[in-house]
Amino acid sequence: MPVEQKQDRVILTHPKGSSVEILLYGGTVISWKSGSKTDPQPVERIFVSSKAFLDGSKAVRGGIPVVFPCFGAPTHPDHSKLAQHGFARSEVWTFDHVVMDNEAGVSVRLVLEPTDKIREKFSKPFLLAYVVTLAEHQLSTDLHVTNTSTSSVFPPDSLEFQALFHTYFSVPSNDVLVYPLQGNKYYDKTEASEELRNQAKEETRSGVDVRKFTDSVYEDAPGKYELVWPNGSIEVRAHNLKDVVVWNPQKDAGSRLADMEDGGWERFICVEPGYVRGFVKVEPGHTWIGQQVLTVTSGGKSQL
Ligand code: TA6
Repeated sequence: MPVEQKQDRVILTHPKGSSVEILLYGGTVISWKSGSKTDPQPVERIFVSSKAFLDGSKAVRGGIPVVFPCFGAPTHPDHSKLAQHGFARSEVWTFDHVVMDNEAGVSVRLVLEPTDKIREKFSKPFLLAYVVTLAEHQLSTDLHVTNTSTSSVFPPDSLEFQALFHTYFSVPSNDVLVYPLQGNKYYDKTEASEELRNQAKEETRSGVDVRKFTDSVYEDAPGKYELVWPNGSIEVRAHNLKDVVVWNPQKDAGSRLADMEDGGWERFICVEPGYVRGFVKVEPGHTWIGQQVLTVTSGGKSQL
C-alpha cells in the first residue's frame, strides 16, 4: 500500500522498496529506508535515538524535525514567547492529501494552521504545508509558508521567520565528511563566549568532520552537499535555504541530552539546510517554499 494512514503517522512505500514514515506530531520524518544504484537493498538513512519520545510529549530526538519560525533561541520580537527551534516540530500536523502515487514516486501533503495554543505564543496568521516525496533512492521535503493575513493596514502585515530541516543522518561511525564547505563563512556555536560565537570564521577544511563537538552555522553556503563515509554517500540539495548547520554533540554534550541514547553521537551527523542567518519576509497572500532533496548516491547494506 503506497500510502498508509495510521492514527499518529503516515507511511509511504515506493514500488521499488524504499519507504518513509512521518509522525503527525511535528510532521517529523522518523524513518527513510532506501537503497542506492550500487546496492538496492533498502537501509535506514535517518537516525532516531532509542530514547526519543514519539508520543507527542516532546520534540523527537532524531528524524527530520521541522524548525519554524525560529532557529535556536528566538531573536525576533514576533518569536519572543517561543521555545528553541519554534513550534512546528512540537505541534500535531494534519494529513491533507496524497499528492502523487505512481511508479515515479509517492508524495503526501501535511498542513499546520494556527491553533489557540499556537496563537498564545505566536500571533501572526500563517498556513504551513509540508510536502514529503519519496522516490526510489531519493527523499524530498518541501516547507510552504503562506502569509494568510487579510489585513489592509500599512505597512503590510509581513510574516518574518527562519526555517530549517534538522536532519539527523544515520551513519555507521563518525568517519563521515561533509563537502564542499572549504572557504565558507561560518559561526562556531561551541565557542564559550557569545562574542566568539558571533565572530565569523572561515572553514579551512576540504571535508568537514564531526569527530569533536561540532555546532557550525555556515552562512550563504553552496546549497549542494555530499556526505561521504567509507561505504556510502548521500547528496543533499537545498533550494531557498541559503545556510546549512553541521551538528554533532559528541559525548560531553550528547550525554547531557536526556533523550539521546548512549553513544548515539557516534551514529549520526546532522546536516541541516535552512534559512537561519536573518529572516525570510513574506507579504500577505504570498508563499515561500524551502526544499531539501536527499539522494543516496552510493552504499546500502554493505555499509553496515
Ligand atoms: O542545529 C544545531 C542545534 O541548534 C544545536 O545547537 C543543538 O541545540 C541542536 O540544535 C539540538 O537542539 P534541540 O532543541 O533539539 O535539543
